[in-house]
Amino acid sequence: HAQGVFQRLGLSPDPTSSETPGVYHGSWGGRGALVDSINPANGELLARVRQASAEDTEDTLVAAREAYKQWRTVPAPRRGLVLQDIGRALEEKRDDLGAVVSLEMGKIKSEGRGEVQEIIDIVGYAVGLSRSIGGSVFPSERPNHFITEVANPLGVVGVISAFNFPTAVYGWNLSLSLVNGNATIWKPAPTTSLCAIATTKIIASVLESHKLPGALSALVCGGGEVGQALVDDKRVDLLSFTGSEARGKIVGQQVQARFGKSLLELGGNNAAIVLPDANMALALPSIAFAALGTAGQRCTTTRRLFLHSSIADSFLASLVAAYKSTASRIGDPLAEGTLIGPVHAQDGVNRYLAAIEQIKKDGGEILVGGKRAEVDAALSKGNWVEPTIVKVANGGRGFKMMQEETFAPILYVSTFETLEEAIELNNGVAQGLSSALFTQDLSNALKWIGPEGSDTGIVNVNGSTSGAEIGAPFGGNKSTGWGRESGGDAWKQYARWASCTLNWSNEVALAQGVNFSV
Ligand code: UN1
Repeated sequence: HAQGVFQRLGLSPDPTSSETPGVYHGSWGGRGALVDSINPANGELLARVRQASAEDTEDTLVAAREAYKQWRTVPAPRRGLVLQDIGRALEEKRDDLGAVVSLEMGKIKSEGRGEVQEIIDIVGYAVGLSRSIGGSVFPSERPNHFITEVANPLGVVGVISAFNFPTAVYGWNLSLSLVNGNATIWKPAPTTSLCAIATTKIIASVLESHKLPGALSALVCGGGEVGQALVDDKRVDLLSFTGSEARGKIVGQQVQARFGKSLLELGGNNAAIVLPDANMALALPSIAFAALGTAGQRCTTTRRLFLHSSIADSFLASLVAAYKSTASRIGDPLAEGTLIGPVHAQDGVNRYLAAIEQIKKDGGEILVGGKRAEVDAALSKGNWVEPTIVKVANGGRGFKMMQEETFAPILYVSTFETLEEAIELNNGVAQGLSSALFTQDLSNALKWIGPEGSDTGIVNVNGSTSGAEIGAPFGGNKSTGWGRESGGDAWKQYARWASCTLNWSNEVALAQGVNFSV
């Protein structure tokens, strides 16, 4: 299966006999280290990727700036036509690219395909923008003056993305970058290089067919050194970073130190709250998806669940039963019926196991899960863990593990008495990405989305914390980094804005009534 997919995407079908170039800026190459791409479900080698050397990164920066100079003069609606072709090309390859996401990242088939769909959707959004981006016109206080905001292309956008969404988050950035007239340089997570190469090949084929420089969608596969080069380089005008809070805090400061622009998409520690008046038949599957989906490795994963004390026991019993019923549906991400794939890396298993140890020490009660998962012999070299529910007392106040994001399927559950208390618990962590309230009462819902409500960047009522649509801005507050990507006004960050005042009279007129005749 994998071989057919690889062939159709122009990837090498035999990892043992050939290496895969991981650098693209119009042509493919790479002179850095060779890194293995491993299938997290069974430990098999998928590819050996030649990463970027320091010279490759330099060459790419030069090529991307050149490409930007050409692209910035292309009218936005024409950029839209190129994006439209990119959307079509992705649509043609959606299932194959989705399968590569499953093979290399480990997410299940529909989620792999869904991730590619996210790119197709945001590309469509950018096509629409290509006929509407621009600024406002403002009334001038002076006669015969005209004031408008102009959105010019910004330059080169660097994208450093994480393993958990190995193509979609890049897609969000690429689409908005391209429609604004910029070039983009992508540094993916080293363990999902193949997803990045396959995606770039699709986009590059469209750029090349339009006789445009491939460096508009440049790729530098590599590790920390390659990322650091983009962070430090003044030729990267906007650096869009997805990753941990610890890393993002440093990245943000380093980009700021050279007065660059950064867009940070850092940790989430998302809560769902169930009130007694909730539609439980809706709440249960919504929460199960958000907690279990992608094996707990979305930024938007539900990690904390607060149940009203009057419904806590019955809800929890149903949730534990749902978790137990998924035990038989852990396995090969590409097999029909699988709901839970592996965690992405061995490292993730270790972090999960370390978290479980700490939870036990701190007095958390494990209701289900808590160890490595049993799977078929064919998958024994994969990274398998059991989805876990931990019951904690006192709303989890003072329970240290609940304050941080462990990128694994671990859900903490506690109870509350009033909506105000639940909101306080929801807001009582450093992170502020996504949250969800389950209620049928309008005043509860409005309080939740209002000034005294949830402080996260994404706020849901009767829906999952994860699985946001592309049309709205995506991002989080507080230590999540305040960045906004994808829909809404996020595109404005990819432009170089100027407020332009044009005097079309023959008079000197100073603002604020200042008189200065010489
Ligand atoms: C991420 O986990 O980094 O809302 C992105 C969601 C997806 C994107 C998640 N649309 O879960």
